[in-house]
Amino acid sequence: MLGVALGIGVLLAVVGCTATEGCVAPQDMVSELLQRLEGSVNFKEPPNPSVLLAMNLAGGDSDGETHKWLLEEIKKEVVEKAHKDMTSGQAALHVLALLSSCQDPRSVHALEQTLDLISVLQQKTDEELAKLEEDGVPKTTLYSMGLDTLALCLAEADGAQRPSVALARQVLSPESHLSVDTRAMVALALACVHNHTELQDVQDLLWEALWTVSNSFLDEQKEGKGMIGNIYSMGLALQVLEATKKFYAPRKWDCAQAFSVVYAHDYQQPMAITQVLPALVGKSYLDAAGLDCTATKDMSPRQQSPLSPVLVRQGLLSAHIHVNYTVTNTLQGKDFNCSISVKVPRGSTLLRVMEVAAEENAETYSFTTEQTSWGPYVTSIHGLAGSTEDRTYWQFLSAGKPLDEGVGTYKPHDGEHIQAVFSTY
Ligand code: B12
Ligand SMILES: *[C@@H]1O[C@H](CO)[C@@H](O)[C@H](O)[C@H]1NC(C)=O
Ligand SMILES: *[C@@H]1O[C@H](CO)[C@@H](O)[C@H](O)[C@H]1NC(C)=O
Ligand SMILES: *[C@@H]1O[C@H](CO)[C@@H](O)[C@H](O)[C@H]1NC(C)=O
Repeated sequence: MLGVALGIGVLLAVVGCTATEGCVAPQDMVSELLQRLEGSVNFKEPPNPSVLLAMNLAGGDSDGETHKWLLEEIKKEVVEKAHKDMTSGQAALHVLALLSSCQDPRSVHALEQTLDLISVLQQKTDEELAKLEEDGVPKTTLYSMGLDTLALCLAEADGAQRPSVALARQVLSPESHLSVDTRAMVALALACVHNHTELQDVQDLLWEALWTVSNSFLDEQKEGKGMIGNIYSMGLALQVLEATKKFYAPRKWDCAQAFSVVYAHDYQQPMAITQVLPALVGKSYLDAAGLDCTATKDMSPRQQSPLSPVLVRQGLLSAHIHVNYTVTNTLQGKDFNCSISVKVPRGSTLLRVMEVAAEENAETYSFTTEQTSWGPYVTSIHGLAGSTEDRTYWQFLSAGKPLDEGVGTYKPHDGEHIQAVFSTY
């Protein structure tokens, strides 16, 4: 009798802790972020599938104009571009967006055409896997292979198991130094496959990989006082820790500590919001296929209240700062290593610093960018371009440490030394 009572007591304590204590964000924060996300949708630009996915997971209003527009445009993108103009990872994100909108990715109708997005994704995933098995690196990235595997698994399609095994081996390999973001995306994929495979040896391998990733996150959180990776990897890391409890049990997760790090940051970039918002409502990308599409949603963003006021700039607008900017290449073609001191208004982005440098010395500092879901991505500097084939890119560092934001977001401070270094990944 006592045993039973104790057992129930313990059970209640466990359920009480995981379900409530600080592990779901306050409603106004969720509404605010949902509203920012919806407000970020630009009807003149291509639709972002990550935005639709996050809106669906966070229970946004699926009858809203923005939501309808996104879904229709995403279907058009799929029939027009999935075959030729999407990477495997982009195809996978479109599958997740469609699944979360209760659409069948096997038959996407738009523009009087029908396309089987799943078979397109299967083909692209096979190409990633073939390259990984041959050269030790995938066609794009392991992060994208995680997305691919997750999307195929959630769609209950064939072809998730082989990449999941390859990804698990990567995670467990002592040589691979995968970022938190990559390990997180891979873990979500493995958790899905683990639940769908019947092969015992596959299950065991995936279990080991999931145990490893989730415990490494818990360790990193402890060491970083809540932080796992950087502030922009927190979203995916929280999704993983929420979805993989059984793989690190009986170890407990101090979710309040991790959430407090996220609460302290004011996420503005739409992509950052798409990754953190599901976690804040206790969901993960693993829930994309299981949403109840008939339910009435009561969490639509507040309509009237404006966005929280931008920081007051207290007369600092007139002040200027100096930033030292260096561009270095020792990797390909002729070496160069050039520096310039640039004067810009305080609060300028790094992009602005680069523009001023290019105005002062076009030959050395001219650069090109490409618009991406995360903002402007620097494709070339000084005529030297990164390449997916060679796995090269322009990396940005401050005082030797990689920046955790892109040039369109990062705001250097006075006297800061920014380096752009041509690097490999
Ligand atoms: C893979 C990856 C890269 C690869 C991309 C190469 C490739 N061919 O795939 C490489 C290593 C080159 C890279 C570079 C950088 N990255 Co990166 N990257 C990622 C990662 C792990 C996955 C992105 C992805 O594949 N998504 C799935 C595909 C299907 O979607 P996609 O829209 O096609 O993805 C493209 C864009 O994401 C773009 N991209 C990747 N990183 C970045 C960063 C910025 C600022 C921009 C504008 C675009 C961009 O490349 C992807 C492939 O084409 C994310 C993690 C995350 N949580 O999202 C970080 C992430 C997006 N990167 C980040 C950062 C900071 C950078 C760098 C600025 C790092 C640095 N210090 O130099 C540089 C970009 C510098 C530049 N030249 O402008 C941050 C962005 C945070 C923010 N608030 O802006 C993230 C979130 C990681 C993190 N937690 O810090 N990245
Ligand atoms: C496992 O998969 C089944 C469907 O095969 C699903 O109903 C269940 O919710 C999944 N469980 C988890 C923990 O993902
Ligand atoms: C910045 O550049 C200026 C001029 O090029 C130089 O005098 C100064 O020492 C540099 N400072 C740093 C911190 O690199
Ligand atoms: C580039 O030049 C600076 C000094 O101007 C030097 O400290 C640095 O080591 C050089 N970097 C390379 C890669 O040569």
